[in-house]
Amino acid sequence: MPSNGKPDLSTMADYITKGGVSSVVVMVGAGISTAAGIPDFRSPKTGLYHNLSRLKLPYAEAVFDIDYFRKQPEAFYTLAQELYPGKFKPTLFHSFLKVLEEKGILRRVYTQNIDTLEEIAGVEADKVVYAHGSFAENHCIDCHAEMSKEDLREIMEKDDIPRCKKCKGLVKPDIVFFGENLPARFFKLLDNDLSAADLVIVAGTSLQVHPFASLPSQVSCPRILFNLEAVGDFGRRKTDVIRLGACDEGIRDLADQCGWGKRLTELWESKSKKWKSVEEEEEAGAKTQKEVLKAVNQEAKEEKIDGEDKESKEVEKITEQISGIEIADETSSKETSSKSKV
Ligand code: CNA
Repeated sequence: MPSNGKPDLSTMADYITKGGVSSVVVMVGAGISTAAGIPDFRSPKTGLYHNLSRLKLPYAEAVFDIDYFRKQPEAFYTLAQELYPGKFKPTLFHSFLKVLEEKGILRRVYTQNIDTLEEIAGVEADKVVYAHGSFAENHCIDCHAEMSKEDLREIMEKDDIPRCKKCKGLVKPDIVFFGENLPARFFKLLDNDLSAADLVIVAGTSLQVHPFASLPSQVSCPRILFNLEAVGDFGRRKTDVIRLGACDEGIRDLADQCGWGKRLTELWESKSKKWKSVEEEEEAGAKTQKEVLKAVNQEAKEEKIDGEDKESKEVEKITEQISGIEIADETSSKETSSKSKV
């Protein structure tokens, strides 16, 4: 990479287009999908954790806690309805991934997202690693029997909670909950991908969930961050480029500077036309979610028969459980294979 002065997006565009780059690894999170209408977790006011506060979760990440799921599966299924693939169209950032693939330089996309918008944007399945699992398969959490996507979807559409046909246990999509291992494919590909990378692009993630959060610090090549805020150890290296702001704007800028702006627009428009407007989808989704929330709130009220005392004991119990969850720091995270929060 040219090293005169502090690198910026135009330096990176030169590095990419003048033959310096053949193996781009992209690491993304919920922020690349917010423009599609899918809320992220942590953005104040609009994030899912904020919205789920109506469910009176004992702590925000309880929605992805297996013990909490056993007691209150409605919280997870409220979220699942919101994120279920097929409702949303890809963003410009997703289409940029396809541009990289077309240029023959996309090594891999590591995504924490479960919305599958990377593949909906046309990126080949073998280029995508769903680090936190996906809705592709569903299993009973007790006897592990599989439930088809179609069956699960039908049950969810009726606002019911999917239960195993064999043992009546709760069924959950293979999304990685806190304390659960990441998919084997993540570990199979990671080391080789990171060593091969000559450019890493990180976007739309708060880098709060390990082991994913430590990935950007494990590479030695130049890195670009597209995010609303600075995250992780970005900025500590002279070769880092940080583009704060909406990632669609940042990626448009990079694409234009690479001379790929027209192709990006073409790809994005070709995918967007197949989808209903996000507003239409949101309207439909909001109705369903409202009904679920109503039912959950009703149950919560009924459960309050023992008053505040019972509730605070429950919170205490869950707090004890959280302290059992591994809290990873930068050093230990490299060895951990299960999902945990910073
Ligand atoms: P997060 O913790 O909510 O962080 C999102 C980050 O993106 C924050 O730093 C925001 O500032 C930033 N951001 C939000 N909007 C934009 C934007 N338009 N442009 C640039 N930056 C933006 O989400 P993470 O992905 O870091 O957390 C990991 C969790 C989130 C994973 O386990 C996911 O499963 C989970 N999640 C996924 C989805 C999805 O599939 N779309 C949605 C919500 C949560």
